Amino acid sequence: MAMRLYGAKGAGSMAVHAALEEIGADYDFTLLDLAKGEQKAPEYLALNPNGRVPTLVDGDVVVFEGAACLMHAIDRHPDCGLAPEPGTAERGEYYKWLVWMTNTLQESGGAWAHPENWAPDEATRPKVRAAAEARLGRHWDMAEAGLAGRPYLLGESPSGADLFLFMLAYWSRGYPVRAQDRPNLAAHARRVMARPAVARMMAAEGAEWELG
Ligand SMILES: N[C@@H](CCC(=O)N[C@@H](CS)C(=O)NCC(=O)O)C(=O)O
Repeated sequence: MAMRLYGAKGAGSMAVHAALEEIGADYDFTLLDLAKGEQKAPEYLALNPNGRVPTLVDGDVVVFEGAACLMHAIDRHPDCGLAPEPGTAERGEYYKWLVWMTNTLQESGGAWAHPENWAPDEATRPKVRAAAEARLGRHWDMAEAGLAGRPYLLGESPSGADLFLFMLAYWSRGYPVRAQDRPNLAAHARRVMARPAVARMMAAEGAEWELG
């Protein structure tokens, strides 16, 4: 049975969407309109009580959290080459980057983009944003260092972690601290965006990124 990805244009589903394209998986994509609140509809909340995208449905298995959806889609296609063998040093690196990105980098980006989720009091929001901006600078520096001397996070070949990094870097184009202003990250984004599967995902989502 085909997997079904629930997502939204340019949202946290981008990395999973790109992975499914890379894999050549048989999948369906259900596009939710976040502005209309379709992610809070009871039938969607039954799948993902967070009321957020993405969600990946694979038969009886329902996975939420973008990084988890990405890892599950890749694990279901073990020959796709987007993850190193379990138990290897590279697999450890893969986990490290993915968990760090979703837990740390994405969180700081979220605090900057949606300070209202951290501070109900409007007067406090500039402080939330300023702190998030400072953290983002440190995070991008760390990712930049992780790419030193290598085209992809794990070395010579791309993995799911690179698709996730690409998504977060794409979002940062609207932040005061942008991934693309660091040379390794800019080159990485260009490299990933040149992949036909990623280009298909971008086109399907109407996403554009002028990297110069
Ligand atoms: N930690 C979650 C965050 C997901 C998330 O924030 N999704 C956003 C879109 S990028 C969303 O659904 N926002 C709509 C809402 O919160 O109502 C993940 O990585 O899947």
